Amino acid sequence: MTTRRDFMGQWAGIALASLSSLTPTTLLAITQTPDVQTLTLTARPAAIQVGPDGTQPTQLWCFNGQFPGPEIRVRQGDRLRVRFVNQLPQPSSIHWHGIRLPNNMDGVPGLTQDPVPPGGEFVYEFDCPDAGTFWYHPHFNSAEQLGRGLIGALVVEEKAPLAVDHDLTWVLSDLRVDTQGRLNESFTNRHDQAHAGRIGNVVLINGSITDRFMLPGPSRIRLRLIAATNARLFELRLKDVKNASAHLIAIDGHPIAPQAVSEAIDLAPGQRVDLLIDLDANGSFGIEDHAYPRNAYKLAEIRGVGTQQSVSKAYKTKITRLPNNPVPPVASTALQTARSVPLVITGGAMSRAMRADGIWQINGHAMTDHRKEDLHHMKPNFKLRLGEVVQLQLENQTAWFHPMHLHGVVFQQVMADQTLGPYRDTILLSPGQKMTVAMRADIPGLWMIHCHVLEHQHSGLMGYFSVES
Ligand SMILES: [Cu+2]
Repeated sequence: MTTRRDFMGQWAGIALASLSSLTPTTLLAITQTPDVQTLTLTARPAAIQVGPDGTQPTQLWCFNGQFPGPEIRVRQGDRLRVRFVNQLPQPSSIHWHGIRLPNNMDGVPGLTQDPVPPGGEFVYEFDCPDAGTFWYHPHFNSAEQLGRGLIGALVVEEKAPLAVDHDLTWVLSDLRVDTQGRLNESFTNRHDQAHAGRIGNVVLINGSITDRFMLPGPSRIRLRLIAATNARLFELRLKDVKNASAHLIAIDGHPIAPQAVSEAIDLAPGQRVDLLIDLDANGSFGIEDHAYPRNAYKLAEIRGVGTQQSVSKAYKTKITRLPNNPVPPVASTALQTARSVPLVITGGAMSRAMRADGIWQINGHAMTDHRKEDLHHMKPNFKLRLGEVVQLQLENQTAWFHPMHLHGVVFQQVMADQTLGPYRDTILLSPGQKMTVAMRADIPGLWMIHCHVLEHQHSGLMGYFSVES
């Protein structure tokens, strides 16, 4: 098994940290009223020491000079007010991935707002109805802006927080850099667009190459994983588990019935999972990534140390399901009578559907570069009435993976027996895969539907749907 240090070639280094020291800086909101959290996010270039000592700082674009950006934490039901300041050399915006919010706060230039110009500002203000693990990033020239480092975690805590000793977030990202730490700037090159996207050569946990973690045990840990890569997929397997256990408790922010982790955890760009881990004082386990079998590597090794008592007293206590979020359910009667909408994905390398005006298409239409144009003149892929339930027939006719993300809604896979899978906002379609998902249109507006491989999005794999009241 290759370790992440081997994998990163000359970027070897002793990289050992206590698990908690590597959590992203939490942005402490200035509370103006009891339930409104107010903060400022400034996007600007910054030099960040990503590689080990002796390498150059990497020139990135960051929120508040941090990579990843500061973790925003609010309580479920809180109102979040973010003053966004754009100090980048190009227009930008912020999209709040997975948050169900009013359409004009969704952060999609050309569709829900004007781009925020260099030197400009925009105030986002919305309630956070659902608890869970979410994230934020620009939605303008996304392949370059996220590829340069504009990513951050948004955690909405339950009204009654889960008893744990450590509530940790790992923002998983990758960068394409040379051995000196210089960023490869060939964003949206045609090869990346037509193939698997921009996959970096250095995988980072919270912007760090650290891969060994120690934690006082025994303890119960909530570990929130966010796949914030442009294109890299993860297939995470626990290895050499000793005096430790892990349960999956939430997917894309939304609770599921807790299940012991026995198989690989698939994470595609945009997706999140929450794990609940019990780690004894002498416990340990590794996390390997097998998404690309010939390049499997060890993402992290976690080890308990010490003989301290579990402070929360939660260690090895019964794991109960988190309370459901207030998502209006899809009634089975509504599901049976729901309209079917086909969404057929074509294009990419090795396809006859690759065209000059766009490498990828949804239903034969490529919505390409939206940097300059207004999207309103383009027709929505489908229109829904407020409250309408719809079945989307997703079909991937390409030879490539596509994690499809819908804004403004959560959806559920319709299984063969007509039961519904867990709520998701991003779902991975394998090459050739067909899948039906059901959703209820609950917020009026124009909502993006796109591949979260950002190079695919950039070259045609996006569209939108409208919800009319
Ligand atoms: Cu894609």
